[in-house]
This record gives sequence, structure tokens and C-alpha cells, in this order.
Amino acid sequence: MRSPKDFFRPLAVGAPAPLREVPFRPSRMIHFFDPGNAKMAAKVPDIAPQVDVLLGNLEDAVAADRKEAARAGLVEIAKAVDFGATQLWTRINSLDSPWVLDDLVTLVTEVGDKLDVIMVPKVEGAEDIHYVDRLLAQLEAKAGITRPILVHAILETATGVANVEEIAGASPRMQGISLGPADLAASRRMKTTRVGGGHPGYLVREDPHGDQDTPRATFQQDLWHYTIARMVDACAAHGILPYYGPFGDIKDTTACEDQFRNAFLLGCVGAWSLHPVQIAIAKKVFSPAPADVAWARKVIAAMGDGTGAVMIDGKMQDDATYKQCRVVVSLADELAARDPELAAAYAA
Ligand code: 1VU
Ligand code: MG
Repeated sequence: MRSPKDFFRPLAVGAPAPLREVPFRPSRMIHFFDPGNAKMAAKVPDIAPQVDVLLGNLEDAVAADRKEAARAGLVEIAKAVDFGATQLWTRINSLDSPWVLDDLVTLVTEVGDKLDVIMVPKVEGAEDIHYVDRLLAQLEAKAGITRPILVHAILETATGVANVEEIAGASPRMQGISLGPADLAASRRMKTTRVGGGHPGYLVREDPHGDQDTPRATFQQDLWHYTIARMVDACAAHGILPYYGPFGDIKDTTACEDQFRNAFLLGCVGAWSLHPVQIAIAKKVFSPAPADVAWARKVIAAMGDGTGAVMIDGKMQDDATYKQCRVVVSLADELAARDPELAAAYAA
């Protein structure tokens, strides 16, 4: 292990200095598209201004015989499109695949100056991040890139979950972590074939009423609560950002909104959108409600320097609730700076 003194030293001569803090930029939705799919690629210029992050996906969902086309398509799009304030990310193939080396070499040397974050799938431990970290430094130096490309890990293996804290702290490049519920379910031998969301079989049942014939209510439970909470803690402890990943039932927009909101309430800053219909859901869920922002501002105004205790509308407020309110207001301010509609809603 490197000395803590060397943690912020560039890993290659000529590579940009690592960042000391992950810059907060809105990333409520990470919109996935296949850059080798002509129909999707054609929609990129229209979708870019509607989303916080556009992600050119090279891994799962891109067929093996379309990997080169997807990579070439992403290079072309990155060169041609002006993304404005929208971030451009990519998801490279897994580190044990035959494509990943060309993904990294091609993308960083050809369009590295356009890429904000590289999402690495199936990360199992700090060693996977260290491999990408050093290679990125070498490629950044070769390409003359002046600001470091950040790294985002997908938490989608049982080993990855067991090592989530060391993954979160493996490099100053670490920007965040997403939950990958489908691969994770397979890795853990969970018995759900869904991509995220609940399962009607995972429930608790109320006690018998005495009379055995009276129906007993059941309550569906959240399969993902433990993993999301663990991921959120690991990310918060290391100053990086947690995300819910994909919700596969595209037509069930209600359950998608529920899944996204559970993640938002637990501390996640965004989720993936796999289809254009999920963009508005993520935007709604991951932007705090205007009423919550107004309440938080009221508490902050009443709390002065943020210490002591006061009563507002029958509810006790103190140093801790002041901090909770600061979380909501600072997120609202950051989003409002980018989104005039939200700025108006939060000002009202
Ligand atoms: O109207 P058009 O025919 O011109 O276009 C279609 C379609 O091409 C387009 N569209 C998209 N455009 C941009 N980004 C997208 N993500 C996107 N998805 C679709 O919209 C028009 C309407 O589409 P549709 O409703 O007819 O839907 P399709 O049957 O064409 O496509 C549905 C899927 C789910 C296949 C498609 O949305 C897709 O491939 N999404 C991305 C999937 C993905 O990235 N999966 C990997 C991440 S999840 C994971 O790794 C673990 C499970
Ligand atoms: Mg996956």
C-alpha cells in the first residue's frame, strides 16, 4: 500500500494532479445509450440538454460483435457534439474482458478531454481501481490531458459489496459508486430475475388473528435496502457520491419512481435512465421538493448560528436538524444554479 503522503501524487510523469475533492455537479440521471446504435446516437444532441449525464455504454447490453462499433461511435459523438453543461461519461467493458484495454486506450487518447468520468463495471476490490488509476495516468500523460478523468465503480458482485469501503477510498479519482442490482443478484445467487425493484415473495406477514380463517396482511420488503445503505455509508465516509443504478421494468414508471425515491431518501444523488421515459422520473425524484426546501430554509433562518434548540410548528429543531436542512438547501442551490425552472420553484 502507498504511503498516505503519496495519495495525491500523479501516478505517471506528466499526468494531471489528482483532485482533493470530488466536484459536486448535478448527476440526477446518468442516461445510458448505445453509441453504436444509429437510432439512439441520432437522439444524443436532443437528449444532451435534458440530462445531467450522458453515458456511452460499451459493456453489457452491447452485443459482442458490436463492441468495436460502439467504441468508434462514442469517439465520433464525443468529437461532434457540444455537450454544454452536461457531463459525458462512458461505461467500459469489464477488466477481465478482451475489449477493455482498447476501450481505455482509444477513448482517453482520442477524446479524453471530453470525458468526465469512466464507469468501471464489476469492481471487486481496491486492486481493480488501482489498475485503472495507473493506466489512466499513463494515458492522460500521453494524450496531454490537463484535468484528471474520474472513476465510478459499479457495485455488482458479492465480493465488491464485501470490499465496498476499500473501493470507495482506493484513489482520489473515485467519483462515486452505483448499485448494479442485476449482476449483483446473479453473483449472490439471489432468486430474482428482475432488474432492481421489489419482489412479491420478499415479505413479512402479520401475526395470526386467533381465528385461522381471517386473512393476514402481508407487507412487501425492500430487497436492496441493506446494499444501498452500505454503499451510501462507504461513499459518505470517503467523500464520494452514491447512485442507484438501473430499473429494468421500463413500462412500470410508478415502481421506478418508488425505487428511485427510496434511494434518494437514503442518500443517493441520482440513478441511471435506460430509456427516455425514465429521465423525467429521475429529475423529479432527485430534485428536492420545493416544500421541503422552503421548510429547510425556514429552519435555517430560525436557527441563527445553527446551535441551540427551538420549536417550529410543533417540531423540535436543534444543531442536528439544522445540518439536515443544510443538506437539502445546498443540494437545491446547486441544482437551481443549473436549472432555471427549479430556481423559480425554489424561489417561490
Ligand atoms: O423512435 P425511434 O424508433 O427513433 O427510437 C426509439 C429508441 O431507439 C429510442 N431509445 C433511446 N434513445 C436514447 N437513449 C436510450 N436509452 C433509448 N432507449 C430507446 O427511443 C425510441 C423509443 O424506444 P422504444 O420505447 O421503442 O424502446 P426500444 O424497444 O427501442 O428500446 C428499449 C431498450 C430497453 C432496449 C432501450 O431503451 C435500451 O437499449 N436502453 C439502454 C439499455 C442499457 O443501456 N442497458 C445497460 C444498462 S443496465 C445493466 O447493465 C444491468 C441490467
Ligand atoms: Mg452489470
